[in-house]
Amino acid sequence: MSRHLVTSALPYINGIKHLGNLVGSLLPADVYARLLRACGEEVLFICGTDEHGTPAEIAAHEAGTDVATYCAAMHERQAEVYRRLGIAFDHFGRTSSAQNRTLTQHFYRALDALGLVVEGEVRQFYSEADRRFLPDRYVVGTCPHCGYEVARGDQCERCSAVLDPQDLLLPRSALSGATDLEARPTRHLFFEVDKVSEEVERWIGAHCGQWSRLVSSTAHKWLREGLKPRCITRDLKWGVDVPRPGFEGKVFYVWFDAPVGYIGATREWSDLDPAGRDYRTWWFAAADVEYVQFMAKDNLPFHTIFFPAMILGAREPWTLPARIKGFHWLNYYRDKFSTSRRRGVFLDQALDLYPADYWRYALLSIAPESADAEFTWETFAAIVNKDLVGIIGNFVQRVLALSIRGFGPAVPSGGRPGAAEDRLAADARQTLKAYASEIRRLEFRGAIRALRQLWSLGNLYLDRRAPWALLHQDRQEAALVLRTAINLIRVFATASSPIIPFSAQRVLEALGVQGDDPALFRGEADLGRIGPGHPVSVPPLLFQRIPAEAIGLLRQAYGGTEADGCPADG
Ligand code: B3M
Ligand code: ZN
Repeated sequence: MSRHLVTSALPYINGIKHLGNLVGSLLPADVYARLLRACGEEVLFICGTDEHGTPAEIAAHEAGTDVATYCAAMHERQAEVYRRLGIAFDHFGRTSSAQNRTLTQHFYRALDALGLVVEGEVRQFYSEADRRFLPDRYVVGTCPHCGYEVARGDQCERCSAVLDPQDLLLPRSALSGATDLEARPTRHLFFEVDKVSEEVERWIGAHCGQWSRLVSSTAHKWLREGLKPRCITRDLKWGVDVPRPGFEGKVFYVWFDAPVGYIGATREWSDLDPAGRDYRTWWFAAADVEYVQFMAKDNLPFHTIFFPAMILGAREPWTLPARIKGFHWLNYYRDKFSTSRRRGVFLDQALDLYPADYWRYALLSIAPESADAEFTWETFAAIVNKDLVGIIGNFVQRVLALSIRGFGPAVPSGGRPGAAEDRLAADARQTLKAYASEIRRLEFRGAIRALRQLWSLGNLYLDRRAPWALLHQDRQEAALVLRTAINLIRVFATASSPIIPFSAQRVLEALGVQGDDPALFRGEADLGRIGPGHPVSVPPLLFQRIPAEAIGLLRQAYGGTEADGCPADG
């Protein structure tokens, strides 16, 4: 049996993330890790904040603090939000850790020792006013192709032309607006990715059969275009310093140290308990580890090409991912989430509005797995009201209230399971298997469909057996049906725990049972496990209906009204 290493793309440090970031990596990774743990398998789920690079420096500057202080505080804030969302990392680390610095420098040295790093000179704009070299995207000016006046130095956002800052007419600093820019020569290091293209191609060929079309096509597109040397250093202060004479005052490019951050964060984890843990058992010559990565589509080139090239180039047995799960975008009313235009919902706001489980369930139901998807308040409310309130919430409340009313606060005794119960158990077994297999296959919409189907078996059974009528006609049968239904609630709660962990826990507490039952995910739905006499209670209301009136208010507050160019029907 293999051990499972799971990582989610490392959220960038410059602010609280929005719903799209959650559904595009953190949440599915968490569900996958939780399912494997529930199955009794050994799992290590690692994530962390990605802290280097210019955007962090700028965010710190805007917040009026130095960058290290800013990152430390923002790391805590992000960690807190993920904790509230129930993202159960084994460790949530930081790319600015000492561990990551050591490992990043190790990769550089290994690549350099094998002749894969070369020096080169580039011309880069220096801003006297800002007293710094400006990264491409912090130079703005007029696009030479379409005349757009605020084109960025890396790309024109109007005509999509790929640019060099030197191409811009009237270039100026995006930071200060200063126009006294001077293209100065500066020395940098290049990782000759092209020299490992054969290895990278072979590795992709051996694994892409397990990847989705999106992931595999992204990798192949890059291979087709030909791998080129990539600049891996920057003229910045904030980052991992470059251990090479002549490169004092420079740091590694953020995408050079960010993926190493997965290993760095694992090492932080093992340094917390050196006697009991060793990051190398997961990362180095770890043949029994199955590593699965989760991320949004813009991160795919770095994970299918660039990071594997670092590992393959270093010629050391670091763990490479077996499977990579990529997500498309989640849009907000047909358009991007946007901080500047105040469109969409940030995770702290989301949690102030509704409990974590509402978000977890609703977002996975619309996960952008095969194409971009759209978040609207209308869809969100419909999913919560129909599935959470209408199916599972209703079933739990109805069964427990009825049973306690008819038989008191303990599982009723009497009656013998018959054909209806056998059929229920068979259906549950099949649906549970399908559900677990969807999560293992990383098909999250399919998993939600299977879970909903499982829950629906409860109402179907109740409708067929009508225990409310049996209470007056045949108390033995009524007891059997309610006892079976209470057992079904346990099965539902245990099965649901990877998706809606908080609600599942409340239900299990009301039943006075533990959630661990690895066999359940293999389809062994024991409908007699909670025996007669076991005390039970009705849990506090699990899910609350979102009324239609709320939707208009939410659209007003978070964007998505006609004034924002959205049709009234959403
Ligand atoms: N920080 C994702 C982003 O900010 C990036 C992922 C790094 S994964 C090693 O877009
Ligand atoms: Zn243009």
